[in-house]
Amino acid sequence: MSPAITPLVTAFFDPVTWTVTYVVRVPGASSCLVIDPVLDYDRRSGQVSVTSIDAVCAFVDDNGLTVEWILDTHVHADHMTGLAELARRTGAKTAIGKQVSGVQKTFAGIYNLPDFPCDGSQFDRLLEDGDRIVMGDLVLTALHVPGHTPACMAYVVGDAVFVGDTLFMPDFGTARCDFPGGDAATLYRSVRRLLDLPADTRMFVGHDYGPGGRLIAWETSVAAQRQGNIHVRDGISEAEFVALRQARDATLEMPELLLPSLQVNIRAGNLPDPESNGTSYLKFPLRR
Ligand SMILES: N[C@@H](CCC(=O)N[C@@H](CS)C(=O)NCC(=O)O)C(=O)O
Ligand SMILES: [Fe+2]
Repeated sequence: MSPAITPLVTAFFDPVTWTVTYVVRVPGASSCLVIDPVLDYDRRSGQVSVTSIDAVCAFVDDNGLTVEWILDTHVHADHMTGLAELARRTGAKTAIGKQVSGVQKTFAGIYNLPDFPCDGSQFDRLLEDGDRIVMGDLVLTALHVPGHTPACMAYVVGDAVFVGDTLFMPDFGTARCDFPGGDAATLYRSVRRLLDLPADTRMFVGHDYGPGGRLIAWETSVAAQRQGNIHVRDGISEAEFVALRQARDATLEMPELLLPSLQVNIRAGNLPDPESNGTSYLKFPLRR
């Protein structure tokens, strides 16, 4: 890791899915990376659009930057990933956690996609714990932080860590653990690893839901989380966390965009192949 570097972090908040996309670069460098871009989707009309990606691209262009890598922290279950679309527009390479293949197997089963290659080949690079991406002075170190999903990753760049859906802002707590392969005790252990980073590490979260009507926020620190996170502050044991996480998960509805998102996100953000009329279709398992 390279704690001496203080990367410049620019955040883009999507108010429809409460998702934060990050552009990360080192001062003075023209190359950058993008974490968790969003492909916009209107569930009423089926319209897929690129307003969120346009905003990232405008920022990149205005600042004379080149996107070299685009990373997802996990296979998102609440919005479509902009990975493929942003890669097409910038020529950047895409990466996600290596355990994505397990998530692909689960959802290829749920959507009945017998020919779907569940090997992560839709992404340019599959990252394992400790793997690095080096772009000049910018060194990204990948951490495998399962619990919300089995393939979740966090990315450390200098004094910053992008934690995806592990912890959220201190007053919101942590991510749900009731998706396939999710597990609260596993999340607790992943979170403790993140909280073992230096206390002044800047922590950037994957979503914010503005609890109690407070302004949307996405940056906190290891110290602030250890002191005040309502689910995992210092002193809360694994057993206590598991009990409160499971109690909350029992009250949560599935995310509104779960079924459209996952079948696109296991494809790295590519829509299903168009049918004979040129249109792509999504499919939904019906429960009885
Ligand atoms: N109402 C939101 C729910 C989003 C959601 O479930 N978010 C996940 C992250 S993908 C989560 O961990 N939420 C934590 C919680 O509600 O405790 C939606 O429909 O999209
Ligand atoms: Fe998530």
